[in-house]
Amino acid sequence: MEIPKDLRDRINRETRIVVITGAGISAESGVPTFRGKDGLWRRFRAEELATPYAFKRDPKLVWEWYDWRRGIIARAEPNPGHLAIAEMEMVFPNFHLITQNVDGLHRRAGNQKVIEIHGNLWMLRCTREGTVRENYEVPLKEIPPRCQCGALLRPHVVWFGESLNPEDLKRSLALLERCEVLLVVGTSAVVQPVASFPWMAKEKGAFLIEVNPEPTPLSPLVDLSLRGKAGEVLPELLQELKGALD
Ligand code: BV8
Repeated sequence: MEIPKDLRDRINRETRIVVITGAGISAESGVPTFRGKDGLWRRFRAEELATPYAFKRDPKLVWEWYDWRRGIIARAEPNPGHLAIAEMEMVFPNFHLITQNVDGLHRRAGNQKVIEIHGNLWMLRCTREGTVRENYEVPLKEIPPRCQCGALLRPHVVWFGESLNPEDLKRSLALLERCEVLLVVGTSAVVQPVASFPWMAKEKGAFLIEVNPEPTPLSPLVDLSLRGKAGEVLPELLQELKGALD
């Protein structure tokens, strides 16, 4: 892979790099994406289950879906794409990661400067007290799980129709305002408000790179489109970026 000169010229130790990832970065770890052919569970689509309405109507069904996903993710390992992004954080001091994924695989790969903007399915929140705690039971002992106070626990994630954590949103927007290189990996770029983030960065002059085996609504906007799998493309891209430092 050869990166274009106008990208190479932007790369130095201080370059402010932001990475945005979606479900595609975890595909090679065996975690199903949302809109791909493997996006169905029983006969449901994610958009039908990842909502407060579905949870209110049938908390047991929604928790069976999450228990199934937790089981797959518990057996999954970070793939070379996750590892390349973790190394990027070591190489570039002004690196930040915003992930839409709730699987926790970026932290397991070693990233620390991560905004899990849609939450994390290993965290459970009491629907009465709002307290959040970690829970790594696979499978869950009780479905749906309950708090000691007796109320239902829910996954500490952002469902469709729910607002994002204002603090996460504020931090993300501040990063997009100032980033010089934005790398968007493995997202179909349809879920708002994250799908609008690349447009904001572009307006502020960021160099946009997309890594995705398929074209997306973002593809016409980006400066460099790397058509391939994250686990194959990202290690090569990282080598090129490190080469530009020499
Ligand atoms: C909000 C957590 C304000 C849960 C997720 C009507 C009513 C209410 C809201 C709306 C509405 N219409 C629109 C909205 C807004 C809605 C939205 O955007 N809907 C979409 C469907 C149009 N957004 C929201 O509701 C957001 N909140 O707007 O608040 C508000 C408040 C009240 C009312 C209105 C507005 C909250 C959105 C967050 C939803 N939660 N996850 C959970 O996961 O359990 S979203 C879910 O989708 C995941 O987080 C996932 O990451 C995310 C995005 O999907 P992708 O990551 O892009 O995954 P996808 O499968 O789509 O694509 C995978 C890509 O990878 C593909 O492009 C594929 O080609 C690529 N790929 C495959 N293999 C590889 C690869 N790439 C690289 N390498 C590979 N090997």
